Formats: sequence, C-alpha cells, structure tokens
Amino acid sequence: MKKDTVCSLCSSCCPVEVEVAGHTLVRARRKSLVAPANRLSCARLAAAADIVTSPGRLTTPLIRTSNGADFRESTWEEAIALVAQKFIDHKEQAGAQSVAWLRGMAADWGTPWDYANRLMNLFGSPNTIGNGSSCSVARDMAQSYTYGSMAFPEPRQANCIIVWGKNVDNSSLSAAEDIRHAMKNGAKIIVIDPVRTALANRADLWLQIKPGHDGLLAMAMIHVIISEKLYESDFVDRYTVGFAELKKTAAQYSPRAVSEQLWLTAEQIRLVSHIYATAKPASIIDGNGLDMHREVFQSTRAIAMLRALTGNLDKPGGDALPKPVPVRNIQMRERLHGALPITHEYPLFNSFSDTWGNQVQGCVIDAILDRSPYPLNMVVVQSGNPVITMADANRARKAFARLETLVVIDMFMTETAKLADVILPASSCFEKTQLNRSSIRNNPIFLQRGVIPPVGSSWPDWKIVFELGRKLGFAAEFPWTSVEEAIDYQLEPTGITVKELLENEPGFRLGAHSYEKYKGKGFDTPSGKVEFYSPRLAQAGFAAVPFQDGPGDSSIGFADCSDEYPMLGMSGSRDIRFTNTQFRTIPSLLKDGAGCIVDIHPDDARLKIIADGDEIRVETPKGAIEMKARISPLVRAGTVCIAWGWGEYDARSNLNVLTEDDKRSTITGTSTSRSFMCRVRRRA
Ligand SMILES: Nc1nc2c(c(=O)[nH]1)N[C@H]1C(S)=C(S)[C@@H](COP(=O)(O)OP(=O)(O)OC[C@H]3O[C@@H](n4cnc5c(=O)[nH]c(N)nc54)[C@H](O)[C@@H]3O)O[C@H]1N2
Ligand SMILES: Nc1nc2c(c(=O)[nH]1)N[C@H]1C(S)=C(S)[C@@H](COP(=O)(O)OP(=O)(O)OC[C@H]3O[C@@H](n4cnc5c(=O)[nH]c(N)nc54)[C@H](O)[C@@H]3O)O[C@H]1N2
Ligand code: SF4
Ligand SMILES: [Mo]
Repeated sequence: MKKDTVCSLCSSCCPVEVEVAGHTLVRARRKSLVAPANRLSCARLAAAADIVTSPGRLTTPLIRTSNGADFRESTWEEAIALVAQKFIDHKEQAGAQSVAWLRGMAADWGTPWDYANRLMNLFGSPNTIGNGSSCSVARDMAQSYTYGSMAFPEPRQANCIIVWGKNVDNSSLSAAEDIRHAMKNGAKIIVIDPVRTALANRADLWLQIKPGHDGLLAMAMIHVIISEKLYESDFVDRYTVGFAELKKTAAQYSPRAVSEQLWLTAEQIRLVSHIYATAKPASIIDGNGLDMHREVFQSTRAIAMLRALTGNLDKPGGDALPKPVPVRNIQMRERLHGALPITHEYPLFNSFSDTWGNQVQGCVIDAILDRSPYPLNMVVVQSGNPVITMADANRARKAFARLETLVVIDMFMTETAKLADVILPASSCFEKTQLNRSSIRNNPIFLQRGVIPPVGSSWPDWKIVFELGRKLGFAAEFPWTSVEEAIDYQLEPTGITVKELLENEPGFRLGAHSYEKYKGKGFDTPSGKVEFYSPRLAQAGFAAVPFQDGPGDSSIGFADCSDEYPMLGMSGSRDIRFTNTQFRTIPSLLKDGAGCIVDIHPDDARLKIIADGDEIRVETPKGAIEMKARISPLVRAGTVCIAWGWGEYDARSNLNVLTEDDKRSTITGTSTSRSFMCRVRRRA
C-alpha cells in the first residue's frame, strides 16, 4: 500500500511516497513536485527501511542503574515519573531556570519545537535552547532585519544563480533539481565556496573564497553595483532606506582594496558583480557555509542587500518572500515570568521572531561549567547529539558529564545518550504525525503523517512532551489525546484541519501565490522598507550598515594561522548518505567508513610526505583528530577539508574537538567553527 508523507530524516522535509506492507515500511521514494521526470533520489531515504528497523534502535526507556555503570529497561510510566520528579526536585533546589531543554535539529522546528517551548514556559524555565546560532537562524535574523523575513530562492526560473556556501547536490535535492532545470535553460551558475564542489565543476564561475570572508565579498559587490550604477534605482528610491549610508560604507570595499584578503582577484569580483546584477531574474541560494562564522549576521545582511539593490526580491526567479501560514502560536511565553534565559546576552537574537526563541546553544555549556549567568543542573537533550555536534566538543562532553541530571530523547544510543541518566526512545519520522517548520512558514502546508506504528515501545516526540506536561500538572494546557487534535488547535486560524490535509495529498495553499507583495503592504520592518541602514541595530550599539566599522574583528582569531598552526582547516560539507552524525550504524550507508577522510592539496601532501590513504593527524590548540588522507585538488594549498559528522563512528574522528566556541558574535552568539588554524602530519 502506498502512502504520502514528508520525510524528515534531514531538514529538507521532502514530500515522499512510502510503500507499506502491514506495519512494515518496505521502501520510500522522493517525489518531485515540480519536475517528477528529473527527480533526484536520496541515499538515506533509499535506506529508510534499514534505518527504521535497525537493530540499534532504542525501543524501550532506559534508566541508569544505581551503581552508575549501566542502564536498565523501564516502563514508560516509571521513566516519565522519574523525569517529572527530577524537574520538580531541581526546581525546588535552584529554581525552574536550572533546568534546560536543548534541541538538536532532528525533531524539526515546527510543532515539536513549539511543544517543547510550551512545556518549559509552563514549567517556568526560560531555557528552551536551539542550535540556530550555527544553523540558519542567524541568517534568518539578518534577512528579517533587512527586509522582514528570510527569502526563499526560486532558482528554477532564474537566469543567474549564485550558490553561496551551500553544497546543494548533497544537502538540498530540490534546489539541485531546480538548478539543473535552470542550467538547461541557459542560466549562469556561480559558486562561491572555498572547496571545489560538484556544482563548482559545472559552474560558469567558481570563486574559491577564503573561508569566513563572504561579507567582504558582498560589500565589494555592492561597491561595484553602486559605483557602476548597476542597481535598480527605481526599487531603491521607492522601497529602501539608508542607500546613502550603504554607498558610503561600500566605498571602503573596492575590489582592489579587498581582493587579496579574499584570495580572489579584483577581476573576479567585478565579473561576479556584473553577471549577478545584469542577468535578471537572479537568485542567491545561501547555505550553512556562511552560518558557522562569527560574522554571519553582517555577512548575510550584506548578501541580503545585494538581492534588494538588484531588484530581485520577491520576484519570480529571484528570491521570494514567504506568505506565512497564520497558525496559532502555542508556545505560551506569556506564562513565563522570572529569570532571564541563560542566553540573555543576545536579546536581539532571542526576540527577532515570535517562535525561534533562544538559539545560542553554547550558553548551555557555560551555564553548566562556569555557572554563568547561573548554574544549570538538569538538561533534556531532544533530537540532538551535542557531544559530537557542538563546537569545542571536549568542553561540551565535560559539561554533559558533569550535569546532575541528563535526559536524552533519541532513536539511537548516541555518544550523548551514553552520558544520560534517563533515555527516552523516540519514534522515527515515519512513525509520527507532525507539522514541519517549512509548512508553518510557507504555503503550501503539508502534513508529515505516521505511516507505520511506533517501533518497539518508542514514543513520538509529541507524546513524550504531552505526557511529561500532564505529569508536571499541566493537564489543562496539554488536553489533547492525539496529535491530530493538537495540530487542529494550532491550525484553527487557518480554517484547515488535519482531516483535510490527509485528504488533500498535494498540500494546501492558502490564497494565490503572489510576488512583489511589498507594493501593497511594504516590508515587515519598522520603516516598512528594505533597511540598508538599521536604526534598531544602531540603537543597540551594533553596526547599522554591515561592516561600517571595518572588516570585522581585527584581533587574531582561531581561524588565523600562526607559526605553530600554519594551515587552515575547514569542516567539510554534508554527505548524501548521512545527516550530521546520524546513520553511521546503518551498514547499507556506512560502506566500511568510506568518506571519513581529510582532503589535502597535492603540494602540501608532497611537503609532508603524505600519500593517498595514509593515516594523518590534524591538530589545533583545542584538540586532535585522526583520519585517512585523500590527496585532492578540491582544496587550495595551505588548507585541508575534514569530513563532517564522523565522531559517532570513531572517537578519533570527531572534528569538533578541533573547533572553538570561546569567541562569539555579540549579536547571534555564533563562533567560527567552520574553519580553524591547524597543523597536519602523518601519524607516527
Ligand atoms: N564541525 C561542524 N559542526 C557542526 C556542523 C558542521 O557542519 N560542522 N553542523 C552544525 C549544524 S548546521 C547542525 S544543524 C548541528 C546538528 O546537530 P545535531 O542536531 O546535534 O545533530 P544530529 O547528528 O543530526 O543529531 C540528531 C539526533 O537526533 C536523533 N533523532 C533523529 N530523529 C529524531 C526524532 O524524530 N526525534 C528524536 N527525539 N530524535 C531524533 C538522531 O538519532 C540523532 O542522534 O551540528 C552543527 N555542528
Ligand atoms: N545529506 C545531508 N543533507 C542535509 C544535512 C545532512 O547532514 N546531510 N543536514 C541538513 C542541515 S542541518 C543543514 S544546516 C543543511 C546544510 O547544507 P549546506 O548549507 O549545503 O551545508 P554543507 O553541506 O555543510 O556545505 C556548506 C558548503 O559551504 C562551504 N563553505 C565552508 N566555509 C565557507 C565559507 O566561509 N564561505 C563560503 N562561501 N562557503 C563555505 C563548504 O565548502 C561546503 O561546500 O543541510 C541539511 N541537509
Ligand atoms: S533529502 Fe533525503 S533524507 Fe532529507 S528529507 Fe529529503 S528524502 Fe529525506
Ligand atoms: Mo543545520
């Protein structure tokens, strides 16, 4: 029997068709809504049945034994009661704020994020913490401060596409499909990436930029576009504020002034500016390569300004603005009073959106280890593996090991779960119904629906949160006996019900798809215009125009090579077979660890007498990893690119032991963990 749902084995949330026999998932395939004939397939989805039925799945709650050495199986009743009791004990001892809920990416940022926030707000702790300081939310804030919300690239109809810090072929199959379509129609493809990605090989122009310098490139492009009058003056006059200030700041960043710092030529910078500004419509697909740098906010604000200057905003084939679905905000923040969140140093980031909330996960580690701004004694980790995925992983591990109480909600026994006091087994995305974030933000709405029952005694995340809420005394606020009821409550303002979503397989669109919405209602900023100059940022003491105070932090950072650490290390892109640290126990995906490698340039390999396949050691002031070398011209000489996500496979391969989280953006709390100074040698 075939059933439609949404896959959330990664954050792409693709519509998929699943074949089910009885209670068993047999196979699943991606659907391509716009181009079924050119559909790309996904290795993880192809392995969905292996993942769901993996012998490694956690199928029953586990409680640490009293001697601390092992776990014992328990009933749900006992486990939920124990977790609720720990909430209450810690609240009595040190206040509700001493308990935090830390979210990884996997349970999705739609309803599962809302439910966790609702529970914690009712309990009285402001500490529901996501990982958005290193994934996407800082970019969202930058765009929200510029033109009201994050834009959605529409590369399919574009004449020019810039893929900026994103490896679409592995991480975003729908974007990859659209790019292929646009290329067939003659679109110019520009890739800005320090690594030669598969798309860079096929692109018209590849800029091998120095990591972390994208903001300066954007400012230099703005310089060219303004000084050569390539901008859309009509749009700028009518719909923007602060053009004069932007022009003045951009004047500092001529291609000649910055090219050397960027590892590019002035000619390349002029060329990319001309192609992007003149080939209309043009779209910019930005990615996680921009996120994990301290400057992400100002860099991506400058990139956002390129979209506006060239009049590509909210145009077909450009970068569209969403028409959000008017769902009910169920987080119940109004019930929260008292302590500041541990992320209180980032008030603008915490408050720019109604639902993102607190997203600087490094604050969790500070609160545990440094008791700053106050101690955290208990953390619930849901759908994350922070011991491997957080920057400065040795410090993160130390913190989670030190906690008085750690609860982990996961599908597998991860490195983080191994440190837990209680482990609650979660159901996979195919075993539960939920609204994903993309559905809540955009039209159309799709429903991720359970197509098979929960495996073993696992519970869907919603059920774990609802039951815990009820146990903590919030039966009135968690009155729902099924997730469908809860979703209906949230969807009520839209007039759409779960029943209708189930019957209407292609999803629901609320109102017609429309562009240039700003013509009627302006932009969702205080001035109603695109803000090249932001009075809000000025008032808060930040640069009102990106990089107006110079190119960034002038002191030496962790990515600035030193005599002792003369090379630049980079965290590599996603692998199509894995999601972050996940699926390293699935044999059909693992293929004997293939891909757990460091790419090193032939010149460096020669100097260091490293041969292809040699075991090498990469060291930074924070730690060391060991992996096999691949001699490869994909990277520039002097840099190495390390495969991401392998710490779960082999403790020696956790690249976050190399990264730092000491120096953070004062706006978004982001540290530079994509790149780092390092030294490399063959293993003795
Ligand atoms: N060096 C370096 N560090 C990085 C990155 C990088 O590229 N390089 N990427 C960063 C980014 S962008 C991100 S998003 C983070 C990712 O950080 P995490 O979210 O910590 O990473 P994952 O490995 O995806 O861990 C997700 C966990 O959730 C479990 N899980 C899967 N589905 C469900 C579910 O439905 N419910 C529950 N309860 N659990 C589930 C999985 O088994 C897995 O253990 O890492 C960040 N860290
Ligand atoms: N297969 C797969 N798909 C995924 C995931 C997964 O783990 N596996 N994870 C999901 C998640 S959580 C996320 S956040 C997205 C991320 O998806 P992407 O945004 O595509 O992130 P990456 O795959 O890490 O690729 C980032 C690219 O940026 C480049 N880069 C690194 N530093 C810089 C820099 O300073 N400047 C520029 N211009 N480029 C730089 C890298 O070389 C790499 O090519 O993918 C989602 N989809
Ligand atoms: S890219 Fe693959 S794993 Fe990610 S949501 Fe789509 S089908 Fe699932
Ligand atoms: Mo991410």
